[in-house]
Amino acid sequence: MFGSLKEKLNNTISKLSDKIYTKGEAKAVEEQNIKETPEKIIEENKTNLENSEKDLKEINTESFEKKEKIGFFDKLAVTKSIKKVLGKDVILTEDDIEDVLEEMEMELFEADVAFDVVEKIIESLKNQLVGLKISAKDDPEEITINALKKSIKGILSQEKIDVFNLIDEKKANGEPAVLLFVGINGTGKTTSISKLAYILKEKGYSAVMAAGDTFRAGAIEQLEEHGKNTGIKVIKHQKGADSAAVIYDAISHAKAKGLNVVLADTAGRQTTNINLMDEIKKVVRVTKPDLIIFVGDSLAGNDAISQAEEFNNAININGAILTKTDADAKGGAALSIAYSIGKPILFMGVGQRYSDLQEFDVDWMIKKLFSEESTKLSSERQF
Ligand SMILES: Nc1nc2c(ncn2[C@@H]2O[C@H](COP(=O)(O)OP(=O)(O)OP(=O)(O)O)[C@@H](O)[C@H]2O)c(=O)[nH]1
Ligand SMILES: [Mg+2]
Repeated sequence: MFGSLKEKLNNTISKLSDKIYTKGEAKAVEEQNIKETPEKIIEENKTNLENSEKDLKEINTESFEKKEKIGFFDKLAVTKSIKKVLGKDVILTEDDIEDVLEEMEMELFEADVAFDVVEKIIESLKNQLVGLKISAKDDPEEITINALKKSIKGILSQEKIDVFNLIDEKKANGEPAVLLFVGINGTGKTTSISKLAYILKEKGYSAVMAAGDTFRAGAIEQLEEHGKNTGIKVIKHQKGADSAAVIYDAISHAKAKGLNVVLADTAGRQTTNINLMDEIKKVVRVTKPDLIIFVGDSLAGNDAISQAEEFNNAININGAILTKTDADAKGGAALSIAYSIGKPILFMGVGQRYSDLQEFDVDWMIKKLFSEESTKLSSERQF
């Protein structure tokens, strides 16, 4: 997940740190680290020693000398490491880091990060680093990591929508929350609806799914299958029926039964298809959804962003779900989409199990981009 973006950010961090070390005439200093050996290891050593004593006795070694088993110094582990320390204070100028930032610009474009997002990250890095006084007690790597994290947090921090809060608020008014899912073909709308249905059920909410894709062959049956798997009722009409009417029926059903959420599926459509765009506009007019959620495929990179912009212009979306991030090595769309369209990411699809829908959180994303551990994703499939 996001491996290539992670690597490129790491490159920038080490190149910027190198610039600081070079300008600050860094020297290598040997550091001694004294660490107390944990009790558990001391216990293990004791047992090993005792066992080896027993072994020795068993082979009748007469001259075996019993010694103090664990001495004072065994409790301390001394390790040495080489650390770079600045020889003099550094104040970075724009010239000092210009070439690293230019390289970063190219690398981020390669990872499908949107143009305005790249520009914004560079501007933020310059604002933080140029003119900053860095002295011997500072850690250049820590300074650059923190600067980059701050730039990226700025990009990701769009106004948040808490979907579960919204559902609670509607519930308190005795109304179902209506969530409409839109996007181009095959991005993962139906799958994301089913994942959300599963998660809502786990959280104790009641939901109904509306088979609003009356266009594609097999779409109604696909949603019914998910309905069976998740135990959530599906409201459907015939193929070719009016999508707005199906979703309207599902809302009436939810109201009559006191259900908390209506999850409305719609057909995949290209924004150039005037008939289908008119259809979705009608769905919005008739059903008045509480949230219009654009579902984009993270593997589509910059295209996912332009699709989101086009849907936003046509029907004013509230937020986005980005799917298939488990298979996305680049990460550019995930980093860029919220900033580019000015709407938050609500969830991310992270695999092919019903539980593989991650509520989007800036800190979660920062951890994915900067933590050293590689993300272990399940390859298990439930659909
Ligand atoms: N690996 C992975 N696959 C996903 C994810 N979300 C969806 N998929 C897969 O993407 C494919 C398309 O998913 P659908 O939910 O049918 O997409 P759709 O947008 O409803 O498609 P249309 O109705 O044809 O427009 C399926 O094979 C899903 O299993 C995800 O988060 N990770
Ligand atoms: Mg579908």
